[in-house]
Amino acid sequence: HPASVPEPQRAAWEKHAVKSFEDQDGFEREVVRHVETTLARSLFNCDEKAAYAATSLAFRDRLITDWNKTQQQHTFSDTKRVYYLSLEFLMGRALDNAMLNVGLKDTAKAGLADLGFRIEDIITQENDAALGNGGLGRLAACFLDSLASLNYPAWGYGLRYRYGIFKQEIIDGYQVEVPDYWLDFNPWEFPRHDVTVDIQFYGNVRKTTDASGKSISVWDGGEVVQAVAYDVPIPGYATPTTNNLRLWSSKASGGEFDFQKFNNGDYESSVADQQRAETISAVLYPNDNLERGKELRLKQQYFWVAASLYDIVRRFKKSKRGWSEFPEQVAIQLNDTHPTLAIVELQRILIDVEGLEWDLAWNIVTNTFGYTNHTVLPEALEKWPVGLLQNLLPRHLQIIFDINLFFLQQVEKQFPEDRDMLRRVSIVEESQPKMIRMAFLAIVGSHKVNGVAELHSDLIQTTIFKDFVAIYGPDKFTNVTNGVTPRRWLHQANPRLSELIASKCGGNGFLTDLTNLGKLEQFVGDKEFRKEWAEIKYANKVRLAKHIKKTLGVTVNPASLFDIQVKRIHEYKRQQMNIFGVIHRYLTLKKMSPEERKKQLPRVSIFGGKAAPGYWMAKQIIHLINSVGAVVNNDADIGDLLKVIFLEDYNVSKAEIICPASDISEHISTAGTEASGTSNMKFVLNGGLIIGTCDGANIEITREVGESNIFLFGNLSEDVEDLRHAHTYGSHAIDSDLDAVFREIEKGAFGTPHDFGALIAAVRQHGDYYLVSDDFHSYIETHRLVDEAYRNQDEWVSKCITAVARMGFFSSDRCINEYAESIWNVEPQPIKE
Ligand code: 8GP
Repeated sequence: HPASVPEPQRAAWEKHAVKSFEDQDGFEREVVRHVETTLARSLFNCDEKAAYAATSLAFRDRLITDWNKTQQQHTFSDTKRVYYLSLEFLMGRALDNAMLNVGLKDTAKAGLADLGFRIEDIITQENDAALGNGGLGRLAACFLDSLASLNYPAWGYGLRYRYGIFKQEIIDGYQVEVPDYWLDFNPWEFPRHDVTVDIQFYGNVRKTTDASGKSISVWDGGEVVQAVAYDVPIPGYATPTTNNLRLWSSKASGGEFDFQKFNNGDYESSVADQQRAETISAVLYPNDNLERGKELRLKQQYFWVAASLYDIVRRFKKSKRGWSEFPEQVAIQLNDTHPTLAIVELQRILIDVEGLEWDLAWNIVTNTFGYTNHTVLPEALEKWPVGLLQNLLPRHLQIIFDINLFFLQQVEKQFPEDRDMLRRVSIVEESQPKMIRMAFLAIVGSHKVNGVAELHSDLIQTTIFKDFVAIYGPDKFTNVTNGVTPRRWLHQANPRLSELIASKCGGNGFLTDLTNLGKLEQFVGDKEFRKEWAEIKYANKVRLAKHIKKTLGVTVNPASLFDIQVKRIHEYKRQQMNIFGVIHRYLTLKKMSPEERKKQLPRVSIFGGKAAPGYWMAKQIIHLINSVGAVVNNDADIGDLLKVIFLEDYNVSKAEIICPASDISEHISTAGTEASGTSNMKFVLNGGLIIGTCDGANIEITREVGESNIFLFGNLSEDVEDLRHAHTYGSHAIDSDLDAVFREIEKGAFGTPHDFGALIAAVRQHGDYYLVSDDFHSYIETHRLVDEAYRNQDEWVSKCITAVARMGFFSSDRCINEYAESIWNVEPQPIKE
């Protein structure tokens, strides 16, 4: 029986086609149906969890109708598709987003109320889909939202981790990691047990000849693991386009477990094989901006890349086009170097399986791929030992050697005088052991390489990839400044502000064209508008204050200045400098007379973020923040003047409460280290100002909002190298205020001094690599300016409004349009109703 239904029977299908609910009545009917049939419950045992499940299933049904339509139309029109390969998709919650994107949140709210539930209680039942670490994973999620909202035919490909990023608990001031078992109930995925790919590892390569006598390589033997597809519908905003995120899950190939072994009495090993297979997609590696070269990680990468490429090639082959047309039908974007093996895998498929000549195949490969770099930090650049690859993927290693050989031959011709060039750019690093440099492989195998903010794109072209610019010319390298989706990060997170903006900007158009925010600027002078604006900010601070009270038991005054730094804990992001600054503030307050103190502006310093479990220094920083909080928050002299808060388990859904509540947020990385940053954009978009260094996208934010609407401080990236050099070879005098802070810590003011010795030694004895001392004075001074500016509330609010009005550039829609035009060469394909 053919898979598609013959013409004469199609009328019956059309007659019974599923109709999506459109109104409250229809919604309620669907919810009740799901409670009573899918969940087998009733009105007598429907708790909030069940109501969440039924509501989600009702919306999922709606999405899938549009998903089917979208996929059918994209298939029929045989259009070029974009494939976004990312090892991380930090999606957060799906229900609220789905309701807003299909435009039925109010309907659902009324419907749920009618059925006896408050929509807020239902939305918060959902576990975050936390399949990512931080910026890189969240960027991928914003991109999916924009791709669908702009009607681009696009798929995301990732791994379906059984455990996402760990949950963080703070116990006695220390981070404790708890597994994130998020899949206990996930209504947003469709298991596709019929979409599977067998993935091979290990084994041997032998040379043989094919039927025509041509010499070919055959890779056989080894272990086989099955990839099973799980599809997650991605709805666009105010459009029927619903794209697909396909996540692969690993399973023992050929059944549940080895029955042969089982029957022979070898129970343990029969189950062990199964478990080993499932381990591949079991857990997300919790490192941000750090690579550790573990075999299981490499297995994850190949498993995911091979399954995705098999799928992409299978889809392409259905079109019956010639291979040379592959790059006209397929654009694959590599989100960092994690999927770089896709370059090798496609070359392998084309030459070993499809029998193409090397050069023809390589031309197809390089025209298909684009590579996005997210970091210049050396410890984050991926390298794999040759021996590991030889064992796990012997054929791929041969192909990598060949890619490198042909590449170096070309370089040698181009630069016959520069012998050292070959050593510098070789994909194979001649170290002990030899290593494969994945970023170099990604550059050689792609037609475009981009950084994620202007400074970062300049830096990669002048430092780590400089030789490649000389080899390929500057056109291969480009910049696409990051963006964030205004749907989640304004409309969903800050509904009142979104509504106020809509009332001034002629409706919700700013949500699809963020430059419409520009219209706000003409209302800066409007007193009534400023008042409403300030009220909304205050209400958002009250919401966060309640969260703080509920989770930490600490009372904070919402009238204080809320100063927030939330992001992964990393020395380069300099949370240590922030907490040193907080101690400095505390010491200054302590020295004041009670009268003087009364004149000071109350402040709440809020931190949040996870430390990689193996990153000891980052964990020390968390401990110091909590130790300072324990002292300051209980000091009767200080009262409301200073509170120090560490929010537990920072994640996407918490960010939606935190971002709208800042007065000022901190983006204070050592210049030249933060590729872009994206929370800087979210905070400004929500009407908070930022204090930051001249780093990443802060620079472009400054250009857009104007220098008077941002607080910049610190050394510039061009001075960093000289300063570091001076620390190492010259004398390194510590800033006197910082020294006073250190001495206070060493006196034991915040607990056992020994606990914080390493944080101090990093600055005093170990060269202060992140320039904490060099920047400390201007950091403190700039915070003083922040206080001063905040005292004039009228002017402060005007700055905030002006800044928001000028944030139009930072939408991920703009960003995706740039990728589409300058890298992917794809056009939007609106879905016909
Ligand atoms: C981040 C960058 O650090 C950040 O500046 C940038 O905004 C973001 O990517 C998006 O471009 N990098 C990572 O999150 C990262 O390297 N994560 C590692 C887990 C891979």
